[in-house]
Amino acid sequence: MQAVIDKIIEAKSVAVFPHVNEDSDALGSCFAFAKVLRKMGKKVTIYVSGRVEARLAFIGTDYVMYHEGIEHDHDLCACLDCGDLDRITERKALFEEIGNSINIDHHLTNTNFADANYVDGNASATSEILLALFRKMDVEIDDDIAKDLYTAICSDTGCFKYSNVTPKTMRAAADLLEYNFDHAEIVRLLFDCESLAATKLKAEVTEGLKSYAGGKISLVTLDESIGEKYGMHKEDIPNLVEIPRRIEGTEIAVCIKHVKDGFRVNLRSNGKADVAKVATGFGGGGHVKAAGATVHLPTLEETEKTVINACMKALEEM
Ligand SMILES: [Mn+2]
Repeated sequence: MQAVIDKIIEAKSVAVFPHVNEDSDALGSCFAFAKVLRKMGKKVTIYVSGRVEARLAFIGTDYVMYHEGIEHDHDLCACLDCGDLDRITERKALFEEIGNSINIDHHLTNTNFADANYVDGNASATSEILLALFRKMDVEIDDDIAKDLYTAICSDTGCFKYSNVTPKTMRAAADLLEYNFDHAEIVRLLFDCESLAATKLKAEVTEGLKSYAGGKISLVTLDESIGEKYGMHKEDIPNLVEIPRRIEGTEIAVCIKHVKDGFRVNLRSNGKADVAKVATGFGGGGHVKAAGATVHLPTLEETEKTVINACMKALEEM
């Protein structure tokens, strides 16, 4: 941790990267981190690599859309919630240009790609690590920063439902609740609020739900172009792996989404199956119970078959 802190203290102007397809942990962590560093008198810019999901706008919109040849004076690049360098996509050019980096993350499969790395695979969220980091650095947290951290922890734990919740997670959450922010509203916006378009899209995807291995593997598939039918941006399509994950008897839930550069596969394990291993086999990564990869096979049928076979193997190894 100290190497990361040293780099933060030395830095004057910092570029902060969440992973591509930002989720609330990535985004909330970046905003909390940026606010703390600004309090320390540093210049900070958060760079995203594409359109951010509209429903996350409540976390903040104070970021810059990265493009090639962007002008900057950064002397440090901070990657948050990024398991590997692929997760920063085309921002890799800026990462290399700056040539001085830190990596703060909680993915077990993290490749320690930066000059200084602080990775804790036992942390429920990157923001849980940030809270520990801020305490070590003895920096003051305010209501707004606490709100960002709480949002991020809430999101990555499915509102404290997942097995990644530890006593440490609950203590972190309890400490954050000492601050003044509307935590019930955050939970509502994260989990209990969905556009009409998204609800109807989910109904259509649910219709196509399939079962394999006697119901132990449940799967949904979609093409991101389905968003057009419902007047939705493709980035606003919610993570649909929750649909198969809820089906009784499911050990592994799979969502395969046809995207521009291949098939985005999201995996969830309800039991002992290790989906991080499945994802790693396809060049992806993640956690034992939640992982993902982008598969580059010619058709959806082939991708489905290959992924299901890998999941079958994971079931056998349980
Ligand atoms: Mn995370």
